[in-house]
Amino acid sequence: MRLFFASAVLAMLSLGSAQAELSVAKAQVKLGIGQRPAVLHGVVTNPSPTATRLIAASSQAFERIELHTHITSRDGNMRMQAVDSFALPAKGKLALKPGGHHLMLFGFSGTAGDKVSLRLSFADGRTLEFEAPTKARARRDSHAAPQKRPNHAHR
Ligand SMILES: [Cu+2]
Repeated sequence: MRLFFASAVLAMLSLGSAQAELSVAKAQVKLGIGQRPAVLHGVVTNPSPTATRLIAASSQAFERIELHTHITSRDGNMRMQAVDSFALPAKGKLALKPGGHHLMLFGFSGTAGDKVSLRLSFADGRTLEFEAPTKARARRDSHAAPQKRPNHAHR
């Protein structure tokens, strides 16, 4: 009886941790033109009752990855700013999307069309590894403007 109880608890625990796993949907890397950085969009879901923060990202296919957000400056223009972390609410989502939070990926060493592996690190020690397709950038936007490093207000 005790054994049965223990294994039932174990089964519940393992079910709980499986449900608590972070996941990502619609992940896509849009490559920059020439030497310009790429951008990653997607939606990270946190099914657990504990909020956390995305604090870092890495990939073998890129030299470095920064966390960026868009802010509206006093002149009314939107510009990007590097930040230390993004909030990921309990039982919530973190949307990485045009005009909002995104990952900025520098120094691509692959080929457009490749799938790249990415690893996200969270403040509570959780990590999330996934693959995302890379796509050549099809349209101009703030990341692909012709001037040098426009709109980037790195600290
Ligand atoms: Cu950016």
